[in-house]
Amino acid sequence: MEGRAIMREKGDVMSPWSLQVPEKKISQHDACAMYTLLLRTRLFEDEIYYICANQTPQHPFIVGKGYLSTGQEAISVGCAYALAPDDWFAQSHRDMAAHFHRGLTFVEALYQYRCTTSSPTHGRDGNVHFAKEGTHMVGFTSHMGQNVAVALGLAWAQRYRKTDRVALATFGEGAAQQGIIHESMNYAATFQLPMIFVINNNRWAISVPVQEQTSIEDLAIRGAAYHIPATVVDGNDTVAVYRAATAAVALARAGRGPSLIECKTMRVMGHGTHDPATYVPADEKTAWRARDPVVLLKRVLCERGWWSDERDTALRAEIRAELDTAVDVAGNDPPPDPRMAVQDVFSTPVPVE
Ligand SMILES: Cc1ncc(C[n+]2csc(CCOP(=O)(O)OP(=O)(O)O)c2C)c(N)n1
Repeated sequence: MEGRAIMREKGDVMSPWSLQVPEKKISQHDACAMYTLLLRTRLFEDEIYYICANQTPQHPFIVGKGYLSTGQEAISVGCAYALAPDDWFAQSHRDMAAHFHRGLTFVEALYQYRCTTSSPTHGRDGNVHFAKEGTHMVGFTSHMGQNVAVALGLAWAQRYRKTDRVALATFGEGAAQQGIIHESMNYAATFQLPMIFVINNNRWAISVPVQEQTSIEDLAIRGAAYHIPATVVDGNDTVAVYRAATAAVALARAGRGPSLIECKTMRVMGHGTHDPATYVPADEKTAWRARDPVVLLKRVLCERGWWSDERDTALRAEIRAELDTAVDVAGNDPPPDPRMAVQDVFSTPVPVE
């Protein structure tokens, strides 16, 4: 497989606590659907980047910054496809693909970025700090790692209610250094909760490289300390992520407890659209850009005769048209009435003048 020069062989340090990932065949339908989601996410976030780079501070279209998953979308796509619609997905700030998979439209995502009345947070919060009600996505809060504890609670709830649903949480390698992640792994393993921990190791936590965050190379070895089956996967390979997540979901659903998946990837853009990431060595960016998950999956599909350049051009045009319409529609949504600020905040509503 491509990229081995910058990837270690998976599973070599975890035995006997390796997550067993069967070579599950993937159908043409599923592979093409995953590619479509990958491309939709890429083009949507390219649009966010474009808007942020070109808007004026006096009349911004988007409030604040964009936080993009560009180059690491495969993790969100693979995980989203491995779950049933009513399994819980506690997302990181780079999981727009999972939101789209669970039914968020481009228009709604733009409302959220614009903080307007019709957004999932009704304008109270912006960018990726949200979840659309009814989608079994956990509302994202800014505190790194907290989503994992929420997912743990949801996994516990499934045990308590005797359902076969599972909870999956994604988080960065920076977040992985937080105590709450270790406590969550320990608790999930002790009580064999139906929980999947997914580290999106994109090598940088803002400007801090992974080698200045931890002394270990594969974060997945931490699974062994808690008796959690773990594996390392190529986070730019959508199908590899999907297969590993599918294996972990199957264990959790069968009552066999939590798993840990470390997805090796790279944050090829800045931390946010405001950040040119000049602190990242140019050759590191170049090496990972050459392993673009969109290009990699398209190549696999074309090799199998499931995809073509013509289909690709047509899909891109279709998504582009949908985006143009979404930008127009979202541009007409009004900002929230300031009196709405305290609605849905307190259990006993506060009267507003
Ligand atoms: C508890 C906490 N500390 C610090 C921050 C500020 N902060 C926001 S994102 C971020 C980097 C997170 O890195 P990582 O978890 O690797 O995710 P990535 O942004 O690389 O996807 C930091 C330090 C925060 N939001 N929460």
